[in-house]
Amino acid sequence: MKNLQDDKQRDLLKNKSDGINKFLTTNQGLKINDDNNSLKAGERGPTLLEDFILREKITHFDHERIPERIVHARGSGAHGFFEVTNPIPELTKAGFLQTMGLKTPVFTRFSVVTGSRGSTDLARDVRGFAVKFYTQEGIHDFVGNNMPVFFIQDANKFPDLVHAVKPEPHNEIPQAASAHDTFWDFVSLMPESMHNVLWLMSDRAIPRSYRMMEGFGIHTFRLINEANESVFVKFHWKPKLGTHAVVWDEAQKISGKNSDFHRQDLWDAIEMGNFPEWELGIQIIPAADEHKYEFDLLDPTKLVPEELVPVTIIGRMVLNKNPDNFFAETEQIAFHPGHMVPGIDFSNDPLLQGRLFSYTDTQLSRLGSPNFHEIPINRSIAPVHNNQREGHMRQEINKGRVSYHPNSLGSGCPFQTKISEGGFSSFNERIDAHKIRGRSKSFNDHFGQSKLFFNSQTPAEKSHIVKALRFELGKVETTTIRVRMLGLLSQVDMQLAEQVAKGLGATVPPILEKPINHGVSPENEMGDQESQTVKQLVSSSDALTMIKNPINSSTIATRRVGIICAEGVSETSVLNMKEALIKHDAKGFIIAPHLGNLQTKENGAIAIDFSFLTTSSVLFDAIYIPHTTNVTSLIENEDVQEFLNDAYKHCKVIAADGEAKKVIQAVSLSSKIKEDDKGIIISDNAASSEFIEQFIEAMGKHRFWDREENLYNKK
Ligand code: HDD
Repeated sequence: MKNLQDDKQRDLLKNKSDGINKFLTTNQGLKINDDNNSLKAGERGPTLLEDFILREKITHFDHERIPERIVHARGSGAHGFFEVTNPIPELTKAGFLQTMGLKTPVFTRFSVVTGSRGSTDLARDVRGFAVKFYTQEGIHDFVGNNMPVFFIQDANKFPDLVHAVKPEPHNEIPQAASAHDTFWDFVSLMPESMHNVLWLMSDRAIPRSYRMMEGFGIHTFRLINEANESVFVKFHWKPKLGTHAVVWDEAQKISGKNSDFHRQDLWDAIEMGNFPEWELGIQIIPAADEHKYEFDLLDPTKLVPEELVPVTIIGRMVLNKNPDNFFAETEQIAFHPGHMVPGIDFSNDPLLQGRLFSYTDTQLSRLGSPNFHEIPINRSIAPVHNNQREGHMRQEINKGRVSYHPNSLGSGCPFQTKISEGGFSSFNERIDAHKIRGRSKSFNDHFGQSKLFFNSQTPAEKSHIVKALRFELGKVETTTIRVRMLGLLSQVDMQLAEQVAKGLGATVPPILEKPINHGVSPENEMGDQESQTVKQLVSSSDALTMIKNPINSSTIATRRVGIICAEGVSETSVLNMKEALIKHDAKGFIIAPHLGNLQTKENGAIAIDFSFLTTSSVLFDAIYIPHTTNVTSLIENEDVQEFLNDAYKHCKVIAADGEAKKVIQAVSLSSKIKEDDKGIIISDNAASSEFIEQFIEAMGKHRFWDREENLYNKK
């Protein structure tokens, strides 16, 4: 049977302004006349093997999936640019960092580490922060995370770490979660992971948005200038919108209500023209200071406190274009810490050194060929000439008979490039050492910076860490693992350990005289690899908190306000609020018991964005209930009660004006509201400008943590 719809679409396409007639074809370019029916022996007969069109279509479909990434399988990305705001030619010869205002195209992919490709965005997890720079000198990749330290010191332990945190192998449970026995078994035996474990238990692991996360290169890298002088650097991405998180109960609910929450947030922000932006900063450590600190610069479980070495901003990154096709771009992009340009180099960090092998290797099974660099999203904009040839899916048609170096038949081409003309060379660091399978003593302090991180947190953040540990260890079934963890926590902070123990109904074991350190081979154990706590030069750092982080501002840009309405709502209230939000680059959404329109008090109509069925309190940053003549319908609505109770529990701003204040007074949370709670804003006058200003100012505080019980200081 002929499909009439197809005729219409074909005519439409023929008239498209781009003038291209997009006929449906096979992959060989054959125009297809019927895409709805397979070739059969008679109308009711069997399908014929001859149907090459059907077979081509099904065969392609059967092979549509590629293996997901071993880690960081779930992610979202976008195109943008990096612009130099503070050139640093005195530190590096890297071309893309030389000139004020120079823009380099980038593609950035954010990810969740543990879950599979289809898992939730809001898992408690480290987030990947990978940026591909398409520079004139070739591809440069920054492959970092949203936390400045890592769980392990040596790449050799990476497969163990990943096996431990991924779903358990016998039943593949749980998905995208560290709250299970194998993860805690492993980390409780690896004290070096303590620092990163605390970051993982903090709110950094449940960001409000990819756009509100810091990014860190973690390892110490080198910069090299024209004179071949080198400094050590740490890379930082600082988000313009500040760093913000959701609360754990909220994260779990978001996972059910919209598991694409972060993906959608990034996509929508870019579609709406609210381009996410980060500043790129570096901490510069002169070569002479390599051994100055109480920690080793090569140890990836340590950070350099910003109080010791401040961050110098050198550029900014703006993401301004969503991908055209998720698979072709976000899925097929291949990052590698070893994609480097002249002027930047590695340090001897043993984790980084191991990574340099892993990333190309993994692309061979994920993308299936050593030619993955020819996939459009991975292509260098700098010309590529070499003698590598052939292999699966080769795109380049190399001409001529010469594919070796040196040659005379090809006039010597392609030539090697002198260092002075942009040829890459490694920093000629002097190495004079014995071959050894072991670690430097300078890597042995596992608790000093764990304490620094914990001590730096605000009371609310400490309380969240206690709750997170109670949750995670509470899911651990093996009691000895819980107790072992309490022992490690007590070496960070006794009160922290005691509060966690209380939640678990356990007691903190006595501190071992010699802290356990299973991160070393048996011969070295308790020998010169012994774990020890070293006195820290800095005891607290605001840059390590989210709440007191100096980069935070009171902007409410891109925040979402749920406006709860019923028939008889005041149009003036709604419009005034929406207008004020737009002025601050935020957005209000009308939520009502049904979709369609609402009749307003003024006899107009307001279009509804969501019904209570299609959205949820956890998908908004703040709630506003505008004055309405029909307040009883809201008071009696259980969905409204759930909306408000959740918003209150998650410490969000809740506002109501005119008659709508009765809604807040009626719901169960009202008995909990303290008089001095500045996050509850009630006004008798509908939509006064003072009320709206107060609401926006309160939203700028993000959350009102005072509502929560402070678990840390509680006896
Ligand atoms: Fe890794 C992916 C970040 C240690 C092996 N890693 C991957 C991605 C990020 C990181 C952001 C996703 C990139 C993307 O979006 O495609 N990895 C890190 C950081 C580390 C780290 C910040 C420590 C500081 N990784 C690490 C080690 C190894 C790997 C020690 C192996 C020895 N990582 C991989 C991998 C992945 C990967 C298996 C999976 C997919 C891919 O590489 O392309 O090779």
